[in-house]
Amino acid sequence: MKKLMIALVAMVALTLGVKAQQITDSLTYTKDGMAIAKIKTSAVCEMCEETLEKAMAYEKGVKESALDVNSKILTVTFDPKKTSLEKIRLAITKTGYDADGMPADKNAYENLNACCKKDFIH
Ligand SMILES: [Cu+2]
Repeated sequence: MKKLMIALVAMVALTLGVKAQQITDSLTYTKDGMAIAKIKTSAVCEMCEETLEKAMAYEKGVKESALDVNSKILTVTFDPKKTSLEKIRLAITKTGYDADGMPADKNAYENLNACCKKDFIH
């Protein structure tokens, strides 16, 4: 009986652990079924904001996006039936910026304006 309890507690702990991990990747949803993702980027200035928001405007399934330059968080509202968080992150890396854990595409990064590179000393 005691063993069963231990197994049960371990299982609950495991489930909670998995849940906690998912939160970092979590999306919120609007009433009409749109998903909202908050993606950490390597953007540094208003020009990055324009570049990223423009790239998102052309991205399939994306309804709107807004970058907060201070926190570098890009908030993207998208249709989960047409695209996914992974695809959006990929599009961000192809624009030249890091997206959460994904590193920026090298060539795209090289093509960024000098002031938009994360290594640039401001
Ligand atoms: Cu910039």
